[in-house]
Amino acid sequence: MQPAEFVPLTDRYVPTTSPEEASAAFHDVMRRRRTVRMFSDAPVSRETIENVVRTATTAPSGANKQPWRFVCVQDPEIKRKIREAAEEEEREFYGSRAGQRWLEDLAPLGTDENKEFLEIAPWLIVVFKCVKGDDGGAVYYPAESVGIATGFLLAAAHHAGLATVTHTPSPMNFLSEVLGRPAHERAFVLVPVGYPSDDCMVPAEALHRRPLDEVMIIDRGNGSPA
Ligand code: IYR
Repeated sequence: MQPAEFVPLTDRYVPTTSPEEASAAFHDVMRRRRTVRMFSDAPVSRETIENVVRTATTAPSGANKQPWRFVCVQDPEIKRKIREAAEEEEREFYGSRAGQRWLEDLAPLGTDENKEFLEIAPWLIVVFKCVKGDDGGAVYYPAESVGIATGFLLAAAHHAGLATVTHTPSPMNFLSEVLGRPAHERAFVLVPVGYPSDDCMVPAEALHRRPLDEVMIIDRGNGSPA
């Protein structure tokens, strides 16, 4: 057993403004994040993508196993292969797999099986969830860990002025094949990253955010609702 060693908490982030101001300022950045499906092909530097992925890797994870891999794709030929395979799955999905209810729920978002953005966005970041360590060792809460890391990734891209879409063609096994990843890594989400196109449109439905009083409950500690 490796014993715990503790070090002082240094380099702690301390905002230059009050917590009220700092939290409001961060919200003002994040509230403008939109899922975008109309990308520009304008380039984004590798340095930017590295910083975005670095930020994702600051996420907490079960027993600090960091059960994630971020495969960053720029190559047009690989992007074309990913688009082709994704669209094949999506044709199945929209054609039959989804079912009437799911299609009704998706209708206001205006999505369909055409995934042109997979070739237009300058980068595709494919997030993989490791269900085992590279040495065959255990990982803990991989879905939660990778979900949090993906949230950090989206926030970091947005903070850099970039747009993203969390794309989950289902099933996503083809990504392991196209990208040559080992069996213990499972594709978790596919995130195109780039600038929105000049004529970018977003679905009005997605602007809706549930009001705070619907989603936030201040518990009174007496077992009765506020
Ligand atoms: N994977 C499909 C369908 C889809 C499903 C959900 I749930 C969405 O929020 C959006 C789309 C697609 O990407 O079109």
